[in-house]
Amino acid sequence: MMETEISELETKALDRISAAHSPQELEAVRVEVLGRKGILSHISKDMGKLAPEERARAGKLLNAAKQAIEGAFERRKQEFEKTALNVRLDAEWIDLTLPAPGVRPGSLHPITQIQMEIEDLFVSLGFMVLDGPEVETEFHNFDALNIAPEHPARDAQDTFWLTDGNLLRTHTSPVQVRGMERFPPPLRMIAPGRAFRNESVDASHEHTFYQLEGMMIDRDVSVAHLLYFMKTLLKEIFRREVTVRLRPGFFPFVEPGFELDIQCVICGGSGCPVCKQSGWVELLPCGLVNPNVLRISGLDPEKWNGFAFGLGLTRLVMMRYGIDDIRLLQSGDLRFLQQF
Ligand code: 2NL
Repeated sequence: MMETEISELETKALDRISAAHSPQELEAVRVEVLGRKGILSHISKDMGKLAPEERARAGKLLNAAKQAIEGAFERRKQEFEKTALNVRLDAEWIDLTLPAPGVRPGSLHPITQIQMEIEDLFVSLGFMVLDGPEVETEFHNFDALNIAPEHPARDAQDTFWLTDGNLLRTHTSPVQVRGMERFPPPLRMIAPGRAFRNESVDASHEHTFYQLEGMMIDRDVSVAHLLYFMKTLLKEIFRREVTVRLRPGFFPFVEPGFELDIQCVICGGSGCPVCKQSGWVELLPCGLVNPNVLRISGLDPEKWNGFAFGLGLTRLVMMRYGIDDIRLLQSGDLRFLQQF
């Protein structure tokens, strides 16, 4: 009688365990069947009423049933845990190769960085930082700079001419012409910004490049003043004393005009690939402002004179960081830009 009861109970319990839809349902079955006040424990108590011989048989059967039910319960429980884990793994899956969410810190373009450094230096030396239009008149870009009407620089191969007779400025010099027109001397100013030339683009030529020109107009300005300011500038850029030399250079807007070279900062002057074994690197053109240029802008060359220089920021950045292809700078490629 009791044996039938036990085996029926076992079958029923195993069915319920495998039919359980949730861990909660499974737990309810466990409490009801295996719990302290559950069916098994109830039967166990009833066995006391049986005859000893029958009790031993029923006891064995009950134990076997209990073990079978417990085993089935554990297996079903593990199935639920495994399913729950898989659901979580699916839901919480992340791709560690994706960029992290949120705002990522940016940085200033290396040309902007060097421009700001040089601006700070010249402001500390009493210079104004001037801006001007990128679309210029022929007068401000060429005539006012003593560049002859037939000068090859005006040619369409070098200059982007617009259909209305204006042009994209080929240097930032016109900003300084506008400065001389607008502000009375004495005058100290720098003009950083973009300039444009009609170049075939390759590793060392861009149609758009960054320049910083500077000019000081005062009484009795000499090449000694020019050299002092250029050495101060180079000390700031290279963060050390540099040896310079001047070679004659011709530019219509300066007289005398110079090419300023620095002793190679890579090899110290003994010769290397950067300076092409010469020990010197050509850095910037400069000179004393041509009296014609002063006169065209309304200054009396008998009273005033000055120095001027031009600095290619693009080239400077390439030198500072050893960049061998100018096109990288305007590429907008974050892998390149994030290095600065
Ligand atoms: C260059 C140009 C130089 C100047 C630019 C200048 C401007 C005025 C008067 C006289 Cl308004 N000079 N600028 C002077 C010497 C050299 O270089 O293309 N540099 C990379």
